[in-house]
Amino acid sequence: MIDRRKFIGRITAAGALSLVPRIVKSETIFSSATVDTNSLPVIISTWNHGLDANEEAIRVLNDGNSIVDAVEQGVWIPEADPKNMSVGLGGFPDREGIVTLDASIMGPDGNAGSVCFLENIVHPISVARLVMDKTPHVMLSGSGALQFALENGFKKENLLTPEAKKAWKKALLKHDYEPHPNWENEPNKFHDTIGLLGVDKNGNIAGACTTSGMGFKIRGRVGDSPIIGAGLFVDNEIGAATATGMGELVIKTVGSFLVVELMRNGRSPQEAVEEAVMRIVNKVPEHQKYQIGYIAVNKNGETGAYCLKPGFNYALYKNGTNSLIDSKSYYK
Ligand code: SD4
Repeated sequence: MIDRRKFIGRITAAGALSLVPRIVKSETIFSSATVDTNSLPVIISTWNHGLDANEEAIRVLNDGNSIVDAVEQGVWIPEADPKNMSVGLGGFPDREGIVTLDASIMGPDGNAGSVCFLENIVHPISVARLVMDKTPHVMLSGSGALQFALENGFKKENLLTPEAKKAWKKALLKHDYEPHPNWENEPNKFHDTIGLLGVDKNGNIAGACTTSGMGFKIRGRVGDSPIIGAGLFVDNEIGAATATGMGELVIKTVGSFLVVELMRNGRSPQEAVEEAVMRIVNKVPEHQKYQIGYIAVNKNGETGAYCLKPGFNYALYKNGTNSLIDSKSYYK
């Protein structure tokens, strides 16, 4: 059952008396008048490539655009960066040497769009946005997603850079298939999926998540990032969450949805992400081999971050400052 008093206490750091909660089908819904906007806007995103993405998201927001525009265009930065080997252009290919991309986006109106197993498009997040805005569907995959993108003016491009091709050839020599827990600890400082969540000055929330997925994955493999509720979830009444790491663990526990539901039930963003990591620890026996990182934000701009193993960091833009922060981890 919802601990309403605890939740109200959290959501109104500034003034509980102004709250007018109303109960709808056992959910507590708040009007935007109840949001404490003092520290808004807030942008939070995964890994150090999040710093530039946050800057761009804030720039887009300050230019008077929507929070959906901000999260979409924020993640364009790592998507278009050929040196970033885990997102968009320059991402690691699958086992066959083909780069395949997954992305999802959600807005304050509860609408969602995603693409998975998409080839040859530099900005999969914008194809996901188009699925959200222009179709009655949520997810398009593979050749259908590519066809939809091309029909809507996207250009077909080669995403496999010489560096990613070289890394793929080297990986093939090893003949193993062990996803690495933490690309950040690799000698070449590879990045990872970008998940970016934003809350605008009025408390409206959106999120975007985009990735080339696990490097050298089995052809056809789709991770958590394009799956609404797994790699990304937004509920404008409550908050948002996104995930990075071994997507299979996130899918098995419906991680981002879980984080948002825990916040709905009164947990702070930090408590919620810690509980979602604990769910993986308790339910997924093979979790020790992998890394998982969650970030979350609530409607007031309070944030949380937690991961399985040391090494995960995230970028936080709050009160005018953009900083890279090491996440706390379950294993030390
Ligand atoms: C996936 N979660 O495809 C993504 C990739 C990632 O660390 O974040 N890897 O499973």
